[in-house]
Amino acid sequence: MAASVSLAVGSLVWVEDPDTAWIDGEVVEIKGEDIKVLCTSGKTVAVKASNVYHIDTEAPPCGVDDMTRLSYLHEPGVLQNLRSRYDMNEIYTYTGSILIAVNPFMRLPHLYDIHMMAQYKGAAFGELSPHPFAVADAAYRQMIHEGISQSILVSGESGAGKTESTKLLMRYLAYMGGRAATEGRTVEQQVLESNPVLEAFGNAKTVRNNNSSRFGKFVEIQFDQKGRISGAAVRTYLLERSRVCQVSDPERNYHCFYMLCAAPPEEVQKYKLGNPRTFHYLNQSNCYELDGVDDSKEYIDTRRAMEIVGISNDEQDAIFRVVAAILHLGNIEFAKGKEMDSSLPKDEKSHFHLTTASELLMCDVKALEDSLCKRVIVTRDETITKWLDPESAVLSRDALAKTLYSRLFDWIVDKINNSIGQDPNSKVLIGVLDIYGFESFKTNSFEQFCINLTNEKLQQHFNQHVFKMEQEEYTKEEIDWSYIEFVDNQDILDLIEKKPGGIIALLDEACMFPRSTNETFAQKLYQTFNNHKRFSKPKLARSDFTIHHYAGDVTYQTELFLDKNKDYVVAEHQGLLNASTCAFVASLFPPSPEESSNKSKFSSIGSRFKQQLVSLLETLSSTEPHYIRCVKPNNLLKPAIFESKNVLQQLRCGGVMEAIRISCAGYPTRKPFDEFVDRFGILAPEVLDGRYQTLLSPFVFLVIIRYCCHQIGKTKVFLRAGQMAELDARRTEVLGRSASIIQRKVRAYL
Ligand code: AD9
Ligand code: MG
Repeated sequence: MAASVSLAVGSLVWVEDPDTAWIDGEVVEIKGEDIKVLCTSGKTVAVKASNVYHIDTEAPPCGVDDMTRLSYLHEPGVLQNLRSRYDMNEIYTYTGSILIAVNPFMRLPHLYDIHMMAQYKGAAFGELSPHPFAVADAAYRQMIHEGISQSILVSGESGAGKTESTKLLMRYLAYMGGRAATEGRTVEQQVLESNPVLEAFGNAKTVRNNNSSRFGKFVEIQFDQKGRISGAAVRTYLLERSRVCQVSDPERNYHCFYMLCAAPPEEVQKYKLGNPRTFHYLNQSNCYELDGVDDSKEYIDTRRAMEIVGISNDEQDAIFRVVAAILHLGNIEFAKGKEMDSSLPKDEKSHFHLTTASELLMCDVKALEDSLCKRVIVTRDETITKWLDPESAVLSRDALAKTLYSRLFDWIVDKINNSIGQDPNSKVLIGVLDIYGFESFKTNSFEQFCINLTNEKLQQHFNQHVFKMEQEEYTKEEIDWSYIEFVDNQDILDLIEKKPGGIIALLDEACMFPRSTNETFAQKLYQTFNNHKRFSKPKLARSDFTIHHYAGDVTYQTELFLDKNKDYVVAEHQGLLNASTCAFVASLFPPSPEESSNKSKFSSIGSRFKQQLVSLLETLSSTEPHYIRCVKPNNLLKPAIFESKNVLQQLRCGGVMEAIRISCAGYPTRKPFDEFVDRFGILAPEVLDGRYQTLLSPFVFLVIIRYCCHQIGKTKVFLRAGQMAELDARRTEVLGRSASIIQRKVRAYL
């Protein structure tokens, strides 16, 4: 791919730059492999010829809407193309059939209105500007014409625009598959309104995104034989539970808490709420309001959306009662009790919140207090009651709040599914996946581990698909594709999920041994994967481990792995809430079937998640995938700022560079005959007599035979990496020669 073969003094090239990823410059000196480049920054740098890339001087200044049309398909070219388009508010670009969406961080309403939808309806893919509607339309039509289910996989880092893109896709599908306006709620309306409901309970402000989804989501939209939406199912993954009790500044807890505090006064009174600043679960952070968001209006809107998705008024009341109860729970503080290491509610205020929580949950106040401050241990011979010290009581309280909230969230998802309903006769569906992208932070815990596992799985799926598409393109053009290959990431997947012996299996084992600690778990990992090339132990680490992911290295801190992997509800909490006189609350805690059997009580979040992924991948495999890669152009969440280095990293993590690499392994440059001839006609003037536009032109043939190894397809010329540069160099040479001939002639004439 490097340009060394065809460099000359004066060549314009890209050079790697520590600040901006790539910078453009002009070659000023060549000494074998060593060259000097004068960059546009004014600096002259010495580099190896193999490390610079040609700048395509012929590229249109406003960029091309499909990367595969770039004459030079290399990293700096891809980046430059995205940047020049972004500067003109062209936020969407294709790479073949993959849509890259760069977050504009400003409203572009004209891009998404009903007229736009009408334009994309039925337009051939690639005919109009790149757009999520085009992807949705392609999926819809393929489903109708071929009777095959489709999926659209939207990925990208937090704040990149996945959820917004997903909503656009769903809106377009509802537009295509909607019914003529009828009375009452339509299925597509319910599908669309499920979004604000899930966002109210599953989204929160984080440092990366003011409306960050704290769960993964796969929405299956089912269609009947006429192509109309006939049912839907929402599957969610791994809601972040810790946020309920722990919020770091300047983030927020889930939106619903603030909405409820801003509800009409009679409701605020009913739930004994008030200023969010008075609640411990909210005031750990100093952020209460969001720019441009009115929580009281959101409350009304959410209730309306809940109504549309089929949550009755009584159910809505019960849901918000639980939300309020959680806030009150969080305000119960504990002091030392009379007995050794015991605890009790600290003061009047704590008593008030305890009582209120019990009223809202409709359970016995004494039983609630006991479930927070005591544990009952049942052995074969006797039942022992053990006090918890104030610290443990706080943990117990938080565990109860988290369990309540996650059960509430699952209930809402189930309710939406039941009320929209599945169509048993539907044969085809379009699935839309909105799931967290690859994460690598300063500290990475169990959540990042699960998220990155998801991304490894999706990456494998993506690679296989891109590889297959490449092959199909070659087959269609009837050229030989035997020499493309790609690196699979199966080895990382084995490392994590192999049974037995993978990291998840070892984690489950550790969770079942009462004496395990995170250090014994880490030791076990070090021993087992001593020689694994995707695993390493950081120097000096006692319990951290590093996985060499496809998107980069991530070091995980094992401290909370064991705790977070255990999915159990404290028996006292289960008993308490199951006995609630509120049918809704009791239904969140049905007696677990395991209690009656002798089966081990341990249930692992990691294993369950792995299972969920297996089933997701199974669904995806039975569909024709489409990909949208969202990119966040800057971390300030502001319009018009494009940080190249940052973007490049995302393109790498999202597999866009990998997709490009896969095509580079074959024939990255492909030019339709006419474009090819326009550009290189000058190299073979003898055959350039205007009759070349026939299918396999003698001209193309000649140029190729003369200059390089290649493949000629039915409509395109396929060139290996670097060959375009060679042809361009010859062209520059010929152009230079003819220019000097003309100059000589002109001079002679004068
Ligand atoms: V997260 O992993 O859930 O934290 P997402 O889902 O990738 O993240 P989201 O879709 O929520 O990001 O987008 C973040 C913000 O970017 C939105 O709240 C909008 O303010 C902004 N955004 C994203 N896409 C668009 C768009 N097409 N037009 C205008 C957009 N604004
Ligand atoms: Mg999101």
